[in-house]
Amino acid sequence: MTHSVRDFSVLSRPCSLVVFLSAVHLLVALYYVLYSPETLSFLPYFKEAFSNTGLPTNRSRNDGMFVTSAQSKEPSPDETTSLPSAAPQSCPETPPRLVGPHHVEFSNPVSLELVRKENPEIQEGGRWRPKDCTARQKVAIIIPYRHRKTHLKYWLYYLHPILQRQQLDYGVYVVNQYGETTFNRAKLMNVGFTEALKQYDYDCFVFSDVDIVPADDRNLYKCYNQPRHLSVALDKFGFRLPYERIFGGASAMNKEQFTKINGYPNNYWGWGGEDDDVSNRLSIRGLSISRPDSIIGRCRMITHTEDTNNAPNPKRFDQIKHTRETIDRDGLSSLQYRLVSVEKCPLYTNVTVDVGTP
Ligand SMILES: *[C@@H]1O[C@H](CO)[C@@H](O)[C@H](O)[C@H]1NC(C)=O
Ligand SMILES: *[C@@H]1O[C@H](CO)[C@@H](O)[C@H](O)[C@H]1NC(C)=O
Ligand SMILES: [Mn+2]
Repeated sequence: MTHSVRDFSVLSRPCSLVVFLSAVHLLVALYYVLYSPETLSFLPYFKEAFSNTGLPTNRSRNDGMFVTSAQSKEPSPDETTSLPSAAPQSCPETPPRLVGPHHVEFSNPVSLELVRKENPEIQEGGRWRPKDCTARQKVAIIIPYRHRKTHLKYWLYYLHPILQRQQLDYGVYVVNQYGETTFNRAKLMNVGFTEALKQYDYDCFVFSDVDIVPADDRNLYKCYNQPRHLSVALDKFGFRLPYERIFGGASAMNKEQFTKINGYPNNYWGWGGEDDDVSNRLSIRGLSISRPDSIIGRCRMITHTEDTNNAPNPKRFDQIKHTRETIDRDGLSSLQYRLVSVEKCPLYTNVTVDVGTP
């Protein structure tokens, strides 16, 4: 009896060692599988849960670039800011003619004539609203711009049909920076906001780069009860967010949200950082960022070489550390510019503006 028991324990000791080592091995393997970016890119939902640290990858982590606030993290549920709609027959909450994912490519140039022909209902200045129901929101689309005619044509070609299917009461504003001085994307946004409001009683503002096109029309270009980041799954970034707090590319804010953060900063000259400053402004004012999921949020970006007079802004890393001090004095409240011309073209309104120099 005792012998056989001892035999068993002699045998079971190496056995449990083997089991223990296998378990460790398995856990280590599982860890790497779950946390590797390659795996995560195939699992969009896991990706959201595990990969976003909230810190930008542009530069080393933990450099305190971002303002942190107690409630900056969690996107809010997708509720619209639903303004009281005057007409009895307001458009349905979910636009009925959406097609979902659609093909986007930038290989064959398109002409403005083609875009006009395919979108006969667009009014001069790039205005449109649904006929059979009252749109839920009045949306001004603001596009900061200089020397990107080819990109603009693609944008108009893809976006006009999408925005109509989304049943928005909208207008397209191309805010063209006059002259050849350093580009100032953020200030052009403020100008677009201000000038669009002079034309119509817009309640929502979509700020979009000219080279970003959504690949799914369920990504509604409208406003939500929190500021909305629209270009969440860009091909350029492997269809994932490069960092959680990113707000660049294409995003939407209603009038109240935009004025609450005093708009964009006016003194980011050259490429980069201004969108991170806005992200800071949102945190400081207690707003969070809402987003579509990474399937609906797929977007394509036209690849291009660096623009002339838009080199990376060397001051940007320092500037975004001081949003808290600059938010009140730099923005809509301090906006100054010289309006050169406002021209209602068939597919967009061309707002040309002299924003000055650094
Ligand atoms: C970081 O990169 C993103 C994406 O290209 C850009 O929008 C943002 O402005 C960059 N921020 C800084 C501080 O360079
Ligand atoms: C906008 O208007 C300006 C001034 O007339 C002009 O130089 C520019 O080419 C126009 N841009 C677009 C995209 O229409
Ligand atoms: Mn670009």
